[in-house]
This record gives sequence, C-alpha cells and structure tokens, in this order.
Amino acid sequence: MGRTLMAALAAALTLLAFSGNSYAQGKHKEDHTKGQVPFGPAEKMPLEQPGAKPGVPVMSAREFDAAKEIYFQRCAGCHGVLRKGATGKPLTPDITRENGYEHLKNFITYGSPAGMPNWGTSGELSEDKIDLMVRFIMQDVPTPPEFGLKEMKATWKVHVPVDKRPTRQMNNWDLGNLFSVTLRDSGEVALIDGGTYDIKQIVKTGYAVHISRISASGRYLFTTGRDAKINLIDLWMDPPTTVAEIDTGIEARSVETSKFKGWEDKYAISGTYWPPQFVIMDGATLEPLKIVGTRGMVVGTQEYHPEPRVAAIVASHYRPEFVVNVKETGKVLLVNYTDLKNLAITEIEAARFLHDGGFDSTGRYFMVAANASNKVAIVDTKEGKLAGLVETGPTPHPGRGANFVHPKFGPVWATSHLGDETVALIGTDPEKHPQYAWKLVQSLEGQGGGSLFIKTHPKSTNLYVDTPLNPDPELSQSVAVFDIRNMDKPYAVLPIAEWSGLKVGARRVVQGEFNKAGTEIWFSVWNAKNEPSALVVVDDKTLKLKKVITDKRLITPTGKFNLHNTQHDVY
Ligand code: DHE
Repeated sequence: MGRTLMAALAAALTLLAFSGNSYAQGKHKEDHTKGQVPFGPAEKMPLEQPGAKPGVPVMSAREFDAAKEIYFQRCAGCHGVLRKGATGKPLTPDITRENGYEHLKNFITYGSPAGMPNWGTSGELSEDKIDLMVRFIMQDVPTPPEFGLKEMKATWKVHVPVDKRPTRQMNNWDLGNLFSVTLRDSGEVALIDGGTYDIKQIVKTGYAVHISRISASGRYLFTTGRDAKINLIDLWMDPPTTVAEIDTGIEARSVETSKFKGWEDKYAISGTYWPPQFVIMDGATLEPLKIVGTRGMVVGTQEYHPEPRVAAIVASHYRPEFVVNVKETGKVLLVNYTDLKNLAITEIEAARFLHDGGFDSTGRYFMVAANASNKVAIVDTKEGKLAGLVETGPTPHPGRGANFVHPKFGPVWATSHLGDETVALIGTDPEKHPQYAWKLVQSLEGQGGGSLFIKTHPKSTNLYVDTPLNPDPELSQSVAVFDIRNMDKPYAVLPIAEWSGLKVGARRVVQGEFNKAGTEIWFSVWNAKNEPSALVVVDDKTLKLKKVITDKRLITPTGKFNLHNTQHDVY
C-alpha cells in the first residue's frame, strides 16, 4: 500500500484513537457492570435542553439526554466537551447550523480521510442514532456543571481508615511483579501475578480505567476511571482492597502520587478533562485538599481557552513537584506541593495538545507528545524549564515511550506515531552526546500508522511497536520488533493475535508491558466486550510465544502496568 494512502488511512484512524471508546465496540449504559459503577460523564450532568430555536431541529428531552450520553462517550474525546475542537474539528452551533443537517449526517455516516471515523458504515451507530447526533450537535452547547470541593467531598469515601490498615504486607503476593490490567468495559482492574500468570484479584473501579499508578513505597495502587473515579487500593491487605475512593470531576485520564524524597506516598493528584482542573489529595485517604483550574491562555497566540484538559501527570524525582501537562493551552505546569496554601507553580510554554509521555532513562527529563503539533516537548524537571521541542512526525503517541542506548547516538528516547509508520528517536544525553541531545537523530520505518505504544526495557535489546489502530488487520493484530543493537536490520513481525488462539473479533494488539525482570513482554489482544480477549506473553530473548492468558473475566483488557516498572519509571 502506498505510503500516502497508508498515512491517510492511518490519519483516518487517528480520531478513533482520540476518542478511544469510539471504536471500543459499542458501549452503552446497559453494558456497564450492571449498574455497580456510576456510568460516567453524562449521567452526572443534569442538563436542561436549550430552548428550541428557529431552523434548529427539535428534540425531546429524552432524545437530548440520550444524545448527550453518546456525545460524551464517543465524541467529546476529540471535539471537546464544549465542542470547541481539539483533535477533532469545532462543532459549535454557528458552524453546525451553517453546514446543515444533510452534510453533518453524511460526515458522521461516512467519516473523512482527515480523521473522522465512519460511524455509520462501520456499523457503530445506527441511522436513528446518527439522526439523533446530527440534531444534537445543531443545538446550543449544553454547559456541564463545575465540580468543586463540595461535589468532590460528597463522593469521597474512606472504606478503611488509616489506623485500621495493616502495618506490614499481610498477603504473600509478589507485589513487584504484579500487573494491574485495565478491564476497560467492565469497570475493573485485574491484578495478575507476573510469575504464575494467575488472576489474583478483580477489583471494581471507575469506568474504563485509563491508567494505574503505584505510590513511591509500592504499597498503594491508584487507578483513575474515565468517569474521574479514583480508587486507592491497599496492596498490603489480604486480599488487596479499595480503602478509599473519590470522584474528582466528570471525565479524567490521569492520576499520580508524590515521589520526591521525604514526600513519598504523602499526596496524590488527579487531572480532569472536565472540569479542566487538577486536585491534590491526601495520599492515604484521598481527601481533596487543593483544586486548581487550568483555564487560561494558549501558548503562542495567547488567546483564552475555556477547556484546557489535563493530560499526563508525572511526579518529579528531582523536586517536590508534579508535572502537569495541559492539553489545549500547551503548557506544562510544575506544581510544587510543599506548601499547598502558598502554592508555587512554574508554567512552562511547550506546544499545544500535550498528551502522553515518559521520562528519559535518568528520570530527569520528561518527554511529552504535543500530538496535534507533531512535536515532543522535553522538560528538565531538575532545572524546571523547557529543554527542547522536537518535530517528530504526524501525531506522536509514545505512551511512556522507550529508552535505550543507540549504537551511534548514545541514549535515546523513542516514540511511534498515529499518523504514519515512523518511529522517532530523540537523543537524550546532553552531557556525553551534546550534539544529539534533543534532536531527532533517526526516524525508523515501522509497519504502519495507527501506532499507540512503544516499549523496551533496560535488560532488553528489542524495541516493540504496536499498530492497533491501523486499518489493515494484519498490522493491527501484530507488532514490529526492532533490534536495538542494529537499527538497520529489518524489523521482525510477531503475529500476536494469531498466537492468542482467538478466532473472532478485531483482536487489536495493544500496549506491550515488561515484567519486572525484563525477560517477558505482555500484550493485550483486545476484543469487544461480548467476545473473548487475551493477554499474550512473549519471551524477550527468543521472541517466541511463552504464555496465553485467557479467562472469561478478562473483559476488554487494554493497559497493563507492572508495579515495579511503573513505580520506578522503567521503560
Ligand atoms: Fe489513553 C495513556 C488520554 C484513548 C489506553 N491516555 C493516556 C494518557 C492520556 C490519555 C492523557 C496519559 C496519562 C498519564 O500518563 O498520566 N487516551 C486518552 C484520550 O484522550 C483518548 C485519546 C480518548 C479517550 O476518549 O479516552 C485515549 N487510551 C485510549 C484508548 O482508546 C486506549 C487504547 C484504550 C483505553 O483503555 O481506553 C488507551 N492510554 C491508554 C493506556 C495508557 C494511556 C494503556 C497508558 C500507557 C502507558 O504505558 O503508560
């Protein structure tokens, strides 16, 4: 397939990635864990339908509510809650009414090569639902409610007070080699032993947990649901149990815990997409302590943005600070947590649409994708300033990225891309390789676009690149493996979905994660919630299949977080 067509197709899938759930196979209210977990954004929004206007299609209150639900689940990730646009185009009523009903209907039905998914022809939305959505986006934009201290406190529960918790590990689990695996559509995480592959425990969490993070001590596991529910799981209990929970907003993707020496486990932070803000909480109870809004001016143009969402957050190892990445304004905030009453925030100008990222191998530099700017910003967490801004390729999407020593360029950090097949290597050693530092030193050609995650381990000589959003099933069901000792060697292809033995479904292969020893890498084979999914474990030395983990409880597994590697930022 020609490169341009390939890139166009990959770009067409970019939006799918950015609406995540959008392609995640028909999630509806009744799907959701039999009502045990609050469903998510729309349910928390007691919105009134704006008054009917001339030339604007009429909707009943019920239809409006149903459309609002679909919008929050499938569209808001790209177009924004306020429909101001981000990765997707703005959908404010002045624009949608000008475009008109038929145009919008065709757009939603057939999608566009520029990135709009083909909701109709893919079978994801019926004709009736498309009609509903067209009428919805022609209405005035409903403003979702704010979520302040009072609202947070109303949801805050401490199930096990600190003085009732154990003072040592009460179970005999190998916590360092435990994997916390997101079971996206069932609103749970599976805790899986990395040595025996046993599912030790399924923990009810918020809906569609996006990431799991582990406290500096390794005792507390934090998860954030897409519905902004934070679970604090005490791994010392037998069995590990949620000891506190809170809703920090209406939509969220990030959670982190304080890691600087002397501040271990003291604080946690949750960043929300809606409302655009972050909250610092007590690390042992999740009591909300300090909420900070992120609304403000965009870098460069210095225009006001009403919805700058909080994307990745990491904890600095060099200062008592959280590194908070604000998507729409393109700013990195270094939030010093030593004095919450007199909060000091260093605001770093990076580039717009900051999304995901990870540290370099020293843990000093944070490398974050400014995805729709096609750049990676590098933040020096020791000096508290921007170290570089590198153009990498269309829509970089690293996850946490991959660190390794390149035979020629020395230490590098790598990202793959949603928008094309390239893998960008950026030099990260300003001391010994200053000529390569913060430069794009090499661009490898991978299997194709639609890549989300890239992975290696300090003990590995392999670099794994997934392509779950590539339109070609051969690519979305396999991963490419580069030999980092010889980057000119052609990559190997591992047919992970085939190895899983699963015969049905899209079988998207997503997000490699190493075990603690760095000898195995695990991949999710991600199917619809009513189809079987699996985890496939690959031996890193031989690149051969080692184990397939299947279980009817493994519903839509996506992200996997090895506790040791996550705790120590090993990737
Ligand atoms: Fe993610 C990381 C946001 C879609 C799986 N994702 C992140 C981070 C952000 C983010 C901000 C970084 C968090 C951090 O480090 O603090 N993701 C979003 C979206 O806004 C988006 C595009 C659309 C949405 O509506 O959610 C989206 N993400 C997806 C998916 O569809 C994925 C593949 C499946 C899923 O479970 O939803 C997905 N995102 C992940 C994973 C990580 C992640 C597994 C962590 C990777 C890692 O190795 O650290």
